[in-house]
Amino acid sequence: MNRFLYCIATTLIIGMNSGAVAEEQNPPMPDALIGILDQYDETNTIKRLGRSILQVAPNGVLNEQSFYAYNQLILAKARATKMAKYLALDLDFDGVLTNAELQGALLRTTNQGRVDVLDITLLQLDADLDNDSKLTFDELRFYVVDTVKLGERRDSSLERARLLMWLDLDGDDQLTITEMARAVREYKNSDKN
Ligand SMILES: [Ca+2]
Ligand SMILES: [Ca+2]
Repeated sequence: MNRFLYCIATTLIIGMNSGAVAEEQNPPMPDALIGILDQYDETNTIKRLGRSILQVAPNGVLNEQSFYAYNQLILAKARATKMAKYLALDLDFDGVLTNAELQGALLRTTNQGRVDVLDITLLQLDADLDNDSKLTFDELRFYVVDTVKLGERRDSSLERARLLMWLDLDGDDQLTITEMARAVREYKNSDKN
């Protein structure tokens, strides 16, 4: 029995004997995935899941490599967003943030909600590596690298793609769009019987 059918079988068995202990290596298919598979008809499910795969893997193949590349992209974007926020405080755009520029940020309504007094205090405490009361581009960059970490943020596209790896029928740790479409059809057919 392949892994996918095994998951369906296990789910059905657990459903019939609630409380029964299944002695399998593969855990049952997560409810979140069953919910996704049951939400739409076969064609729409395949289209939606196909788009979910393409969001993370533009070549249509989910695997550790595509997850890694996507993670790198999320991290780079998060860092760039944070850096842009700080660079926008550099009013004379000389590449250096002075204390006057930092304090001035608190007086300007356009920066409200973007840089607050806590951000500025932490920048002054932790980012000024040479203690000259000025923050250079490199000091800001080191600070951003130090404070923006991947683990802090949840990404719904990535979470969904991880969930879809359950549909990896042949267990080669890759999920192609063809494989996903086959898995959806198998699931929908097993549902009717
Ligand atoms: Ca400046
Ligand atoms: Ca400095």
